[in-house]
Amino acid sequence: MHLRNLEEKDAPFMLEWMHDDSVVEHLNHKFATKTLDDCLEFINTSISEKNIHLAIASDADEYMGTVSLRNINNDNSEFAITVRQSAMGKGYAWFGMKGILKKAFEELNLNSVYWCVSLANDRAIRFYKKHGFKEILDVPLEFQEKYDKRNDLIWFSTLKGDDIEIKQTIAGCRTIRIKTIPTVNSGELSFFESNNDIPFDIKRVYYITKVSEGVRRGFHAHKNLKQLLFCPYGRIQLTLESEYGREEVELSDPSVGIIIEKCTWREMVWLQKDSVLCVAASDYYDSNDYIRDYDEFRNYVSKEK
Ligand code: T46
Repeated sequence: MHLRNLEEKDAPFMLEWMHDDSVVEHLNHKFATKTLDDCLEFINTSISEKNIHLAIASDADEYMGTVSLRNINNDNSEFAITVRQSAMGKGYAWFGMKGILKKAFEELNLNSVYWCVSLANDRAIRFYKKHGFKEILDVPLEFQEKYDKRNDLIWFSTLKGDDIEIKQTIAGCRTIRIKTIPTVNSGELSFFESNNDIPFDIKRVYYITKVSEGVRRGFHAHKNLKQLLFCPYGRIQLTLESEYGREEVELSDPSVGIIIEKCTWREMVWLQKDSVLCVAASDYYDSNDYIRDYDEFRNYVSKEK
């Protein structure tokens, strides 16, 4: 997938989501009456001093959605995104968001980016919270003034320097940056060391390969095993549940790892065929360390508290 300028060939796909209730039902702007000509006009005026609208495109260069910076000034800008129904849950939205925020902070040198969504838009709120964005309460009036139904909105923002790539913890499990060295024109090299970078001695390493898209694995917890999980290739959704709650995270960056130190239920979904899950573990394989029954896990965790 990639970000590029909007092109006229994108207009029919743009019109498709504008007339798709499941996409537009919670959007502030009303799109139902938009025509192909409206889309073409939008595309032809998509880059200006105040606004930048880019296409999130598939590897085959098909338009999957629009990501925008609006009302750009010297200091801040508003962020917006819409993706087609067929692009949802496939990583296009997060890819587009990361790309345009990088542009906002690194190219335009802005200090903050803010945005809001309808309180009824559960899917969008889950998406932003999953990626670690926090609700802001002290929203400047100049931002709010553009919206009619101000009480129905939830606001988010991100500042220059925020590490938007990773949340600090997922269900109480620490996320870490794995040291990664870019090597000019020859990729990157990542590494970690027992005790220096991760809090245990590594006795075993295993990895899961050749998995089809959509396959689910895991559905168990470990009583004592400590692990570092990371995905050096592809995209895997990881759901973790512990005494700190249940949260999901997408593993897709080879330089991000999750450390599981306490008894934590895990479920994995392969979002992309042939994605690789690697695990560095603190002990040798022991089938008695597994809890494979969910109720037993809940019991075990409540007794541990
Ligand atoms: C975990 C997640 C992330 C072994 O014989 N030795 C080993 O070191 C491992 C890891 C597995 N196995 C056997 C046990 C099963 O017969 O391999 C088979 C598949 O294991 P499982 O069904 O547990 O695979 P996943 O993907 O559900 O879970 C694995 C790890 O087992 C687990 O520790 O945390 O990956």
